[in-house]
Amino acid sequence: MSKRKAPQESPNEGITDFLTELANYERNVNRAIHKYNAYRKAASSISKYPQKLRNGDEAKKLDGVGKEIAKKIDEFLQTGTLKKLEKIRNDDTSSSINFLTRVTGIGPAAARKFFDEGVKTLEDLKNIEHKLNHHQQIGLKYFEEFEKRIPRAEMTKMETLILQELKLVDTEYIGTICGSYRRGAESSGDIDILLTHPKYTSVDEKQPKLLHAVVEHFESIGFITETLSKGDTKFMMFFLHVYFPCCSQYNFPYHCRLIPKDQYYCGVLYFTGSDIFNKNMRTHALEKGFTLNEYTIRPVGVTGMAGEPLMVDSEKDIFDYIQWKYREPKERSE
Ligand code: DCT
Ligand code: MG
Repeated sequence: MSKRKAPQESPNEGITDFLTELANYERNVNRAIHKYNAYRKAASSISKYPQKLRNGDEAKKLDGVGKEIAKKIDEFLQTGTLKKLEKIRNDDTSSSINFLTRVTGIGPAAARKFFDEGVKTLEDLKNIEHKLNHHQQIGLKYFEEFEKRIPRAEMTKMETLILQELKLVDTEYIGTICGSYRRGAESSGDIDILLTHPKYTSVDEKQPKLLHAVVEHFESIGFITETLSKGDTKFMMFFLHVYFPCCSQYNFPYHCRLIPKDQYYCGVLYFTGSDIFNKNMRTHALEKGFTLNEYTIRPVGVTGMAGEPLMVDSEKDIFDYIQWKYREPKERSE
C-alpha cells in the first residue's frame, strides 16, 4: 500500500485537505480506522463536487458528510482554519507519530512504540537503525524517494517494460498494472502488479516457481534493488524496489502478486480500487445477496452462509452478478 495519497484538485481543495489531514490523524495517532474511513469518504465526495461549497448545510447533501463534518466545514469557511487541527499540529505527540508513519514499514502501532521510547525524528531513527526490521530499514534508507509520487509518463514506460519482460519469461503470463495507475491517475504512489498464468488455478497445488521465475528474471536484468519479502504461498506477495536505469533515477515500491487464473479478475478489481470504490461495491454486492472479496464472489444464502465461488472471466462478470452498471477503471474513484 502506498503512503502518499495524491492531492485532490477541486474548488474545495482547502476542505478536502483538512479532512485528509484529520483522517490521517485518526488513523496514525488514534488508530481509529472508522473515523479515518469516514473523513476519507467525505473528502472523496466533496472532491467530486464541481462548485465551491458555501456552507456546511450545502455539504451535508453529499454522500458521507454528516453533522460533525458539516460543522467543521462551517468553521473552516468562516475562520479559514480549524481549532482541532491547530491543536493537533502543535501537539508534539501527534506530529511525531504522524511523521514516523510516513516511513514505509512503520505503521501506527510501531510509531507509537518508537515515540514512547523517545524516537521522534529521522535522525533518531538513524541512531536506532539496528533496532529496525528489514522493511523499516529500507523505508528509512529511501525515505526521500518514497515521498515522491511516480508521474504517469514513468508509469507507462515501466508498464511497457514489465509486460515485455514478462513475455520473455513465458508468453502465457498475463499481467496487469492495477492501483491508481489503472484508474488513470496523473501520478501513483507505488506500482501494483498482478500476474496470472493459465496453468495456475485455485484447485492446483501452489506453484511458487511461476512467481519466482519472474522475480529471478527481473533480478537478472538488474531491475530489483531491494527485496522486502518474497512469498511463495498461494497468494504470493513481495515488495520490490526496482531501479529502471533506462527511464528513471528513483527507486519505487512495487507490489507483485501471483493470483490463480479463476480468481484473477476479482483480484484485478480489488487492486484497481479505489479503496472507497471497493467498499461501496462490496456494500452493493451484499445488498444483492453476494459476498465479494479480493479472491471470489459468492452468493449468500438465506442462512447467511456463503456458497461456492461463482465463475468469473472478466471484471464485467462481477458487475453483472450484482446488477451494477459496468464502470471503467477511470470511473472508480468512489
Ligand atoms: N486497497 C483497498 N483497501 C485498502 C488498501 C488498498 O481496497 N485499505 C486496494 C485498492 C487500491 C489498491 O488496493 C492499491 O492500494 P494503494 O496502492 O494503497 O492505492 P492506490 O489507489 O494505488 O493509490 P496510490 O497512487 O497512492 O498508490
Ligand atoms: Mg498504488
